Amino acid sequence: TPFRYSPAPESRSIATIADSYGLFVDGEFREAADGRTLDTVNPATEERLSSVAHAGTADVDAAVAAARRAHEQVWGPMAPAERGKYLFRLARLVAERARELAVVETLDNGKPIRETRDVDVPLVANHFFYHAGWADKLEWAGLGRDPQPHGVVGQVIPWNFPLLMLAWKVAPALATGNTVVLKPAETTPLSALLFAEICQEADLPPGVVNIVTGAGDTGAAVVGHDGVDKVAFTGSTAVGRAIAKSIAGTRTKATLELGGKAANIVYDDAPLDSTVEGIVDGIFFNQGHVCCAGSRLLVQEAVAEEVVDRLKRRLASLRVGDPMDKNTDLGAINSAEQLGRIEELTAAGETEGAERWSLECDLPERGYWFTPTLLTGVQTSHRVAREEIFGPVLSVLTFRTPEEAVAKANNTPYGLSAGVWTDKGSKILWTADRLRAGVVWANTFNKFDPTSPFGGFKESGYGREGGRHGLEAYVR
Ligand code: TXE
Repeated sequence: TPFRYSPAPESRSIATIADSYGLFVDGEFREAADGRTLDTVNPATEERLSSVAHAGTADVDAAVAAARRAHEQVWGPMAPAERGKYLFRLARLVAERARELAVVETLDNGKPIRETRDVDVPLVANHFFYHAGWADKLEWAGLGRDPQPHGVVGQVIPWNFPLLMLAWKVAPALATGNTVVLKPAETTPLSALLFAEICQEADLPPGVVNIVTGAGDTGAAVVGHDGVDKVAFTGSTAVGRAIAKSIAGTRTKATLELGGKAANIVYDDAPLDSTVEGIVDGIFFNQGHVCCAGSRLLVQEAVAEEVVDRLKRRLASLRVGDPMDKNTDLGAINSAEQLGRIEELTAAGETEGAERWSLECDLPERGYWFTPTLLTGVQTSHRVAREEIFGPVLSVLTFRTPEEAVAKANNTPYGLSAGVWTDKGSKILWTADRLRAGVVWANTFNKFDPTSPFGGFKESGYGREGGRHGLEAYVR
């Protein structure tokens, strides 16, 4: 694994999940005003883990009011260096509670413990540490002498990296002096609620972070609230489009991080051992529930057969199953709905003429499962070459010349990320210059770092998260 991390020695290892959780508003947990709840299940067993409050408009009103008060009375006037100290404290507490957070995330999401432990949670801590350092140095981020926060920020996040997407949203918002109302995804609310406990433990002033759990209606109430100054959304392109329409003509600003259909381009001079590992990481990491996943392999004809053979051999060694087992490579699909989408689109690929290869292995009796799958003989017009599958399915296309590779790579409505594999530095630069993608990885894939801006072109959205550029979205 390219991600290495040792949890803090004092890391607490026992995760307890309460039978029910309230909303986190104004520093306290409370039930929804109308008493509604929703259940969250473990996708690897289909067992209920807990129930969480389902926030309605009255709850969102209360959360926005608390965020406004906190912004005007405490967080806005606070010296930036003080804000930075709170962010350092949040980062420390995330690191201290790393094991607990990893276990809860794995149970709620279905992703392997190896990934939550080695990737998700360390990246979350890093994100807070990084932004803690910016809090009193914004002037040096090239944002002008005294950049002003927007005020109250409404944030809606998806289920594929529940805690990491929270960190990507909350850390820059707080570092720049905004307060937050955040809505986690309905299938993965638990790590956000643990984070709410961490905010209490850090003595973060009440109202600076508010967590309103719920479904799409709650998200719509947050982004449509007239007390929200800025919206940050990560999720489907369809919902992103609806959000952009709903706030058009209002004072609310937005950044949108939406879907992707990344091309992973393999030239015939690529070092094949590391390339095959990179292709596997690119699409099968997190069961392929990754917006920047390398879901389209574009491989140069001369090596196409060999690459596909090597891929099949490598995939045969992957372990699919219990996400809590430290040896598991692929865990469960996050929900029955998502499993249905993956099955439908993969079947469409076969109908359109692609040849399907799927890993065959024993799977648990219950839970939502889909084994690593290759679709070969895919054409650019096929749905599986254009639509986001958001699952462990790799569409394989071939090309002859670099020009053809670039043309095919850019031939989708998306533009989030891409990969290039070659032995020649000049080819990397030539290709990256021509790709319409927010991120281009060279001889690697799915590498994330808080210092690097991340975000899309075209229908993958607008705005950047991470790095100096990510701060821009949170100031005027
Ligand atoms: O996304 P939604 P879903 C893609 C991926 C996946 C598909 C559907 O292709 O198969 O989207 O996933 C909240 N106003 N991505 O249905 O609905 C919702 O409650 C405001 C890619 O889960 O977009 C959740 O918190 N908010 C993506 C969040 O939006 C609304 C990650 C995302 O859910 C809302 C996830 C509304 N009208 C899915 N309706 C990525 N970019 O990584 C729903 N929500």
